[in-house]
Amino acid sequence: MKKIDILAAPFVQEMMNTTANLYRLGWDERNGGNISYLLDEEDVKPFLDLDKVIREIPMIFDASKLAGRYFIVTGSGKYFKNVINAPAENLGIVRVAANGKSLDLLWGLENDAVPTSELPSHFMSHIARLEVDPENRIIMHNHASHLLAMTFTHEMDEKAFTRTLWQMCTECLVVFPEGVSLLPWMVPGTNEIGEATAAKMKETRLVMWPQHGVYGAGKDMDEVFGLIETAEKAAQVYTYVCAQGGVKQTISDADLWRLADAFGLTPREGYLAPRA
Ligand code: 2HA
Ligand code: ZN
Repeated sequence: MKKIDILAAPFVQEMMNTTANLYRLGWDERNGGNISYLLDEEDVKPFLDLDKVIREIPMIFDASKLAGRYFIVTGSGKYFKNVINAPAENLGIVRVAANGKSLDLLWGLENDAVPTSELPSHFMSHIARLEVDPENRIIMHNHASHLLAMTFTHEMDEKAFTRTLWQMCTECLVVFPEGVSLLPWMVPGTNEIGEATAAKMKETRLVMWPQHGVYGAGKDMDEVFGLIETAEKAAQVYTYVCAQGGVKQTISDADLWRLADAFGLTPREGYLAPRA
């Protein structure tokens, strides 16, 4: 059967538009940032011959829990700025091989490109998120500016960091009631940072890499983008608040409880003072 042009695929369009948007926001300078998006075979089938493997790409970790799964990913060393004008050079569609040790390239990554250098963190995070949320499809990493800056100025304690963000915008508790996780500084691109990120991803969809950037997870592009955008907005407000001389009043824990009740959600246990 004749295949439809892959550039018309909604998931390719989403990757093109989202990378352009992230670049516009200044969170993905040079080759900063990466996205991986889990696809169903049915999503890909109308566009690609699934028996036509362009090349095999080895991996340095075991992804057998994702065997047979399809992903669209950003390429290693590729600039988000360039994706929209050259998607086939900067994006790739891959399938994890049965043994979990290599990828079948089905489209893109032209000129011998390979998937993002952060593939261990992405795939390990997908595995972790799928265990707690079978609907999770996207892992996104970027260098959101104000969140990144906060890892220099704010106490690096998960509860304290989360509470500050919750207090900066009323929306935050509603959008990420489970809070934000923090890693120690680690070398990017390694299995070690992948394992540490994935361990945190079991509890929170946001994980900060200090002096580097943020990881987010979600069911779809709007959810993961909205999640990072909301935390980043709170970090931006925090920056202004500090620049204006610091906090004189904020949202009380009693009010955060009222908010949680109104939206029927459970704030991360122990992060708010017990109800009065
Ligand atoms: O892909 O952002 O963390 C470039 C990076 C590495
Ligand atoms: Zn990065």
